[in-house]
Amino acid sequence: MEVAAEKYEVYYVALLVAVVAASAAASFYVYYPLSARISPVAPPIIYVDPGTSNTYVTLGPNATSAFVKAKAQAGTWEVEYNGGFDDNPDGWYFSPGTYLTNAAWYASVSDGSTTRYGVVGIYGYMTGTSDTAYLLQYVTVPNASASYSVEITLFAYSTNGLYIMYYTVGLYDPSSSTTVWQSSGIASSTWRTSTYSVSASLTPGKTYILFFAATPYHISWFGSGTVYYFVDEFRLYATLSNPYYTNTFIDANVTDGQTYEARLVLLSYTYSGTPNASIKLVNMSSYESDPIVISSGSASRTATSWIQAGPAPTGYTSLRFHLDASLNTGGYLNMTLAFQYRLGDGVTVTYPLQLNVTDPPPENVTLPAPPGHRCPCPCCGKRLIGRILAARLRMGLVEPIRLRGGVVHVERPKPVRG
Ligand SMILES: [Ca+2]
Repeated sequence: MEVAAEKYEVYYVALLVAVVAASAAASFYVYYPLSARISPVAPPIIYVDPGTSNTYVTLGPNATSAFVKAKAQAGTWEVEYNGGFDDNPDGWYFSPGTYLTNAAWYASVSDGSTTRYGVVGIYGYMTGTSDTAYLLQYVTVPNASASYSVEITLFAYSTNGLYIMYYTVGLYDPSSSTTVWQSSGIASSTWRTSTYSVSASLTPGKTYILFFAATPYHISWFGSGTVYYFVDEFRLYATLSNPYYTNTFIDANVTDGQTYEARLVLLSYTYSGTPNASIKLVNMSSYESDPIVISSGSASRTATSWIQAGPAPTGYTSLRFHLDASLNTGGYLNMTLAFQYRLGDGVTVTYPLQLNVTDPPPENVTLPAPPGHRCPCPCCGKRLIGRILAARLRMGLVEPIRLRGGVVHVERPKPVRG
């Protein structure tokens, strides 16, 4: 009997285990597809490594925490974001003209002999004498003494050889609606890189608009044709004598299609020397939050203002986190931050963010090329450029660049003799 009882007991336990296992499997099987339908697998906002230079990003599980090391160094910095259009046109905007109404990003473009990668094209069918269309980005210059230069690589052509392919690069101050500096040239029909020294003195820490203006001009009163400008890179360089960092150190993308409010809070920080830092959020529409500010080691503002973060079109980022920091030689500034977001009056979600800025031992930095030529020709109407840009900005005529992603091989047009 004892043996039988033992057997019964064993069987009973085995059966119980089997029932529990079956119900667990059943509930798991039922639960998973329901869960997948009700809520997205990814968190509604995730951190993204922007891949910027001098920036080393480590993302935590689900990309909801991040540790960022930023290297401050004396020397030359790129001030703009994504100046090579390497993988997309993120950060850049287009303001169309009357005829130049198209802007698209291409994976590669050949001028007939040389292929370049990550290119923005501006084009349109011209029936008038001239036109102006802009490629632009809001840029905040370093909050320190610096000298500046602009570098652009482009080519342009028209299917009617009577158009001269003028262009202008410049810096526009939206707070005073004035062009603070600009220089013009005639685009080559093959890829060419030009570098310009910015002769104006820029106000440290101020936000300007870096613009490229495509300004084709017809040398007679008749004729029409399609004009194309292809820009491979467009960069603003700052050269500084003290350790400095200015860049987007992390991105955040909205994954569920909703529009949130977001901000960044400084929880604590440690430092050496007398560091200065400014951290702000920039959204897809180029709106900027008020910054977190540390001056000479003292935090005078410990949170950014709330800013909208919504879904971004393909190739754009919902939210960029921008840092400007200056250190003493060999110094550091380590910041513990909280990234917060909310939907209306809903619950505020917080993601941790650690940001360490250091001046590592010296190494070689790349200096920009010497200043390039200036266009001697006044007939591109360059004094009008700033006024036209001001009007376009007032009217909101600024739009994201469309993604094409294809490969463009330009057929060289036959010269037209007038
Ligand atoms: Ca490029």
